[in-house]
Parts: sequence; C-alpha cells; structure tokens
Amino acid sequence: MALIKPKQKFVIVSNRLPVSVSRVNGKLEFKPSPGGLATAVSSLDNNAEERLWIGWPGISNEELKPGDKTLIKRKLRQQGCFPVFLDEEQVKNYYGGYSNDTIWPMFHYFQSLAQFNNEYWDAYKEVNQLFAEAVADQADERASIWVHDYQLMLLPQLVRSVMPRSSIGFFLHIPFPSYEIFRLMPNRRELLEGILGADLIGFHVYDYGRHFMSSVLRILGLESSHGSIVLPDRIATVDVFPIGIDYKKFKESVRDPAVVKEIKSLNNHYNKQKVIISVDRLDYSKGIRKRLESYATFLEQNPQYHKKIVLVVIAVPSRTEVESYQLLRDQIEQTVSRINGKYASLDWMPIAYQFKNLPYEQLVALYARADVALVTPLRDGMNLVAKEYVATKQESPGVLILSEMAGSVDELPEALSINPNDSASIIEALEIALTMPKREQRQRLESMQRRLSRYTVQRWATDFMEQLAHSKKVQAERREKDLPEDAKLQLIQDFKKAKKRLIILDYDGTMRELVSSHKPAQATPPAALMQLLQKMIEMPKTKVAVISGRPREVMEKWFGRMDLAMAAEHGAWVKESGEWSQAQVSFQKYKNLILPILERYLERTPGAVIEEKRFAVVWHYRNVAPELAYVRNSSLRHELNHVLENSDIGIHNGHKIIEMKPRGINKGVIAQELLAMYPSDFILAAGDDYTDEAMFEALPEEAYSIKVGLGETHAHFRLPRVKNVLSLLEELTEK
Ligand code: ADQ
Repeated sequence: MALIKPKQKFVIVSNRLPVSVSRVNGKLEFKPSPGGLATAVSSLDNNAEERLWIGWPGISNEELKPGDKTLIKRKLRQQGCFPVFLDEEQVKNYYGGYSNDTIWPMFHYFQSLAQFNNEYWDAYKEVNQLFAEAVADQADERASIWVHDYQLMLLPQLVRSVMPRSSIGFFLHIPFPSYEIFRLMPNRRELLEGILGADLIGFHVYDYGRHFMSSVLRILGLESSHGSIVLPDRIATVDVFPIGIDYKKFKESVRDPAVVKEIKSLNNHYNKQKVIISVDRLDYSKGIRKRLESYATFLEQNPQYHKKIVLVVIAVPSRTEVESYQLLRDQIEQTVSRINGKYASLDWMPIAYQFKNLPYEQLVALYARADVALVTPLRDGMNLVAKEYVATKQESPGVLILSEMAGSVDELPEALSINPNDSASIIEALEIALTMPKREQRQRLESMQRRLSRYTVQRWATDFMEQLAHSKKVQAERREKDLPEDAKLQLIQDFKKAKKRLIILDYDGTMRELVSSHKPAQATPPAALMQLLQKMIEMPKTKVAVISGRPREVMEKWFGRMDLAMAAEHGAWVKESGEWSQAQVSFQKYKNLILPILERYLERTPGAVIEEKRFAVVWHYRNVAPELAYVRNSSLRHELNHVLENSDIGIHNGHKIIEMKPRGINKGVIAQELLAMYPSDFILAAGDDYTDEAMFEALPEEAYSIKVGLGETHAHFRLPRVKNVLSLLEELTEK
C-alpha cells in the first residue's frame, strides 16, 4: 500500500481574514474583504501545500450569540480560513490602539500623533499570543508560515518559541523608520526580537530594510552582513520585495462591459473637463489636506483652468474609531467646502468629493478616465493606487504625479515626482501634467507598464516564498555540521579508549560567553569553569591547552596556577612546562608606525578603544556609532594598507575589531606545535571566531574540530552555544 504523505501546510497570518463577518439585520453575513494579498496567495502554486489563513474575522465577541462561533468556524473552514476571536476591548487596544495609534504614526514619521500607553501594549502582546496559539493549533514544524504586517510583529518569535524548526516569513507593508525614530519606542527591543523570530524578513524597499538592520545593530548589538543576521540558533535574512498588483486584471478591466459603461457615464459627465483624481484611504499619512491646499493655490494662480478641470477626491473610510482619523475627516471636509465655496460657479464645482469605498468597476473607470492622478502621500510604504492607475491607462493616456515619499517611486521613475511638503512642486507638476503632449504621456506610461507587468503581486508572493525556502536551505547547509547525537557518542567513546588525548580550547566565545562591553577584562572565568578545567587537567593521559588572543598577563593571572599548556596573543607567547616563551618575530618597528595612526583616529572617533599587545595592535569599534565606524574604518584601513604594504604584518577584520599582527603568528602554527609536542590519538579542538579557523585547518583529518555558532567554518562539527561546549566537556570528565 502506498503511503500518502500529508501535504505540507502553508499558513498565511494577517490581522484580517480575506473573509469578513458582520451582523446585518440580526443575521451573520460573510463577505470577501478586498485586497491584493488574497489575489497573490490564490495564485501561488497549488500542488505542494494545504493552504490556511489565520486572522480576525472582523466581528467582536460581544456581537456574537451562543452558537455563532461554531457556525463561523464551520463556514470559514470551507474557505481555508481559521478565525482568531477577539473581544471589543482587545480590538480597541490592540488594533485601534497599539497598531494604529502607536506603531502606524511612529513608522510614518508622525511622532507627535503617537500614543504610548501601557494598555495598548498589553493588549498587543495578548493578541499576538492568541494568534500564536491559533498558529500552533493549525500548523506543525514542517509548515511554512507567512506573517503579515505591523499588527503582528511579535508573532514570528512567539511561533518560533513553540515550533523552533518551522519556516517563518515576515513581511512589513509599511515603512520601517530610521533608527532615530524607532529608538523612541518604549518597546523597541521586544518588537525587534519579535520580528527576528522569522527566517526571512521582507520590506518594500531597500531603505526600510537598511533602517531595520541599523536598529537591530544599535539596539540589539547584532551585526548584519549582506542582509544576513547571524543569531545563536539561526540566520535571519533581510530582503526587498516591492509588492506589485494584479496587472492583468487592471489592464483587461477597461474592456469589461460594466467598466465600459462607467467610463461612458464619466465621459458624459465630464465631457469638457480634464479630470484629476485623488484616491486613498482617509489617512493623515496620505497628505490629502496638503494636496487640497496645493490644488486651491493652483486654481488661484491659474484662472484660465477654472471650469476646465475637476479634482475628484475619493476617500475610503478608515480607522473611524481612532480620534485622530475623526479629526482628519472633519478637517478635510471643511477644506473641500472652503475651496468649493470660494471657486465654484453655478455650472462648475472644482472638487467632487466622496467619502466611501468605491466598487471595483467604478474605481477602475475613474482611473481609466482620469487625465492626471495626483498621488502625494507624506509617507507611504508602497502605494498601490499609483500602480493601479498606470496599469489601467491602456487606451487613453494620462499622467501620474507621485510623491518621492512613496515606496513605489523607485519603480515608477517616469512619473512626475514631487516633494509632498512643497506645494510649489505639486503646482508645477500639475501645470506640466495638464499640458503634456499625449505622445510623451504614452511613452512614460509604457515604460512603467513594462515594469509593473513583470513584478506582479503574484510574482511578489512566489518570489517571497521561494526566498523563504532558499533561506531555510542555507540554514540547513550550515546545520549539516551540527554535532549529531551519534557523532557525540562516538567522540566520547574515542576519548575513552584513546591512549593519549589532546584538548585545545579557545577561551572567549568558546568556554566563556562574549561580554558585550568593551572591557574585555570583565570576562573573568567563573568558578564552575575553573572547576571543570581542573577536572579535565586531572584526567589521566590528557593534555589540555588554552589558546587565546588575550595578553599573556591576563592568561597568567587567570590560569597561571593550573597545569595547562597556554598560548596568548594568538600564539605570540606560549607557556609550556610552566615557562612562557616568545615567538621569534619582530613587531616593535611596525607598532611604532601603527600606533600614532590609530591614536589620531581615536581622537575623532568617540567610543573607539586601542588595545596594545606585544604582538598585536587592536582597534575596537564595538561602541562606536555604526555609520561613523564604517566611515572611519575604511579610511583607517586605507592608511594602514599603505603603511604596511610589503611587510609581513596582516590586517584582519574580527568581531567589531581590526587587528594588526605578524602573519607568522596564528593559532594554526601553535596547533601544529602542540600536536608535535603531545602526539595523541584523540584530538579535540573548539573555537568560535575567525582566528580559530587557522587552528581547524592545521588539525589532522581525524581530529574532532568544533565551531561554536553559525558562521562559516573549516571545523567538522558545530555546536550552537558556549553552554553546549561546556556540557560536552562535562560529559568527557564523567567516569
Ligand atoms: P494602504 O495604506 O491601504 O496599504 P495603498 O497601497 O494605496 O494603501 O492601497 C490602497 C488600496 O485600496 C488600493 O488597492 C486601492 O485600489 C484601494 N482603494 C483606495 N481607495 C479606494 C476607494 N475609494 N474605493 C475602493 N478601493 C479603494 C498599505 C500600505 C501601503 C502598501 C500596501 C500594500 O500603507 O503603503 O502599498 O499596504 O502593501
């Protein structure tokens, strides 16, 4: 009988489900909630997975009657949807509160509108936890889970903690602000840690990803390299996926009879006027007021356009329960009335305003008819209206005026771009747009359409899922070296039966957790570690060596009384049979060249520290602001390269350090000396950083070499953390 493998699950998690439940005339009503995400997901390859969607159904517990939950669950399940039920209070504080009254304004640079309130934060944590439970109920560790947006930033880590091996993607649909804004958030650390639970973290544009990585570095102290952040248990990847639209649907809609009918009716209504459109959710980030004011100034300065143009403003009701949104609506409506009151005549209204959600046919008809689309957000993650307008302009051309602050501007460079805070630039763009020759309009549209037709919303979703699978594959490759249980048992067995045993251990990051301060002297060995080392030393037929980059004096102070072989400063000093001896290389002459250069840089680089060792000079920049460090380090390296050219002094990049030392001194040379001095039939070596790689390379094939952490390595095996090394050593000392 053939075994049927259960389908791998693909779970989408977003605040709202693609189906909304509401109560109309006492009865529950199920309606599709519009949105690009549902289209994107439905277009993903069907074969591989069983697809589920987890989210809030849009109705609060208080609105439900007994038995409703069961009914809703059953109905939604038929469409692959699983509801997370929320109380009114939770919706108020998690959604209206922390999501839309704290994160939204902060992430769109409206710091003064942000409310920091403990109730909001508590509800945000509580609801993210409820979502995590819902995910755990539906998915297992083989599932691919894709979490969406700012309402669920804690979710990736919450899911990771119960399903450590699952594939988790996170996509942020709004901007990620610069560190200078993000650092103001009281819960900044938890938010970053929450997102970092994901394997793949996606943003619309490169700058948002860059801001995220800079906050991760400054707040959590984690560096990233080419978009990879090495965490103790995983590598998280940060990448850019600019969301697209269902291009074909918009392109073809202009031939849909219902749309053709709408276009006709618009043509009849505005037969002698040029139509400018303004379409957004009613949100302060969209810059609607400034847009209206600029339009009023345009009318003031250009009376020749009176009666010849109309601005059609469509504002979709949004977050009507949040006070700042209610206020904004009043302000916009007053502005519209004032402008109409001032410029209207009996046969002309300069602004046609509607506060409603337009049916799709009417919306695309409006796009198709509009001569100009005025899209001027003050800040916008992407902005799909701009893309939809371009896609719909297939028959009659038109001009897109687009804010530089919208993520979509990168993909739409042929639009007339404006600074939304600069009325003069909006007015000038309107003048250019209203007089632009049709041929030029078409040329600009065609290049934009070519681009949008390639990276569609379907392609966006597929791309994201492919990259998620890829990032899992990269992790698995790194994992291939994880010390498996059987290899560990073999190691212990080989150790037990060996006639002579040599154990070579690095100190910082291998036997002792790295300390985060720039005072390395604080990482003294704890008593338990000293006891463990002593037990190892007392084992028969065993030689233990500690080789470190630390100065000889420190090593002597800590371990001087123990019967250990030691190497300090990566092998510049070696202690054997109780005596320290020095490598025969000359460094002093170079030190005299290097130190004055470093001292000059030190004065201009707050936070930097110079460490002088006998056979090395180290520039520590852990506590330097990362951007400054970047600038200083590159010019420092440039100068040092020049001075040390043709010498046998190497310049090495380490973990937030630059180290200058003679090439002949490294842990590889010391490992070879130890091997010669203590011929053994069991060799174990462990280390965590780039200096240990020379040691791993120098060891014979049969040695057990262990890298601590996930970085690339020549070692045969890998252990995740210091504590795993210590427990392995403990096991060796057990009788
Ligand atoms: P939004 O802030 O909602 O999205 P946007 O990208 O412009 O902004 O999407 C709005 C959607 O609503 C469009 O698909 C549009 O067709 C529709 N719409 C607008 N006005 C309408 C009306 N009056 N009637 C009917 N439909 C209307 C968030 C981020 C964006 C990001 C998207 C997607 O704020 O920056 O582009 O998510 O990631």
